[in-house]
Amino acid sequence: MRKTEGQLVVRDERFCIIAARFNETIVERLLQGAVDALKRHGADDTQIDLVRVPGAMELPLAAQRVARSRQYEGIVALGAVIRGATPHFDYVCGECASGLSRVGLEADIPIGFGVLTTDTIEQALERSGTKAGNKGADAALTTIEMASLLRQLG
Ligand code: INI
Repeated sequence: MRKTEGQLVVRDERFCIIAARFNETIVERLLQGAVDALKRHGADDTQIDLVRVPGAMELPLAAQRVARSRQYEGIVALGAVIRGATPHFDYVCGECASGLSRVGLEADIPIGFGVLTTDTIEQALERSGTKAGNKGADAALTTIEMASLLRQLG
């Protein structure tokens, strides 16, 4: 049986992080986690670019342009949508998730989904570097692994 699996090692790949400004305190923590994960696995500053968008709703369009540039092996999308703070929570979450998924498939590029969708700010804090880990770091790791896998699959 031949097994093909991505490695958690960055060589000369370049990554673009796209981060929403909405719920900035939370997203900054996701951003720190994502950058830290990329660097711990071999990336240096020159291999990481950062693009800012207003909110999670804007992540897919920005990701589409970034993907079309063909400059990156992977994209890490970061945002935080908190139910208590928005009457249109379900729309923002749904559009963001399905838009990012569509862009990834159409442009054939891994997009790590580091968008928190929580009921409360406490849950968002837990998932951005306290007791439930850091979903920005998790999304970066997934992106590294998928970039490595796609490279092998050709
Ligand atoms: N954007 C977020 O990233 N998180 C939120 O919790 C949020 N809320 O609460 O509404 C949010 N809204 C803004 C949205 O992403 C767009 O920027 C806005 O609708 C303009 O298109």
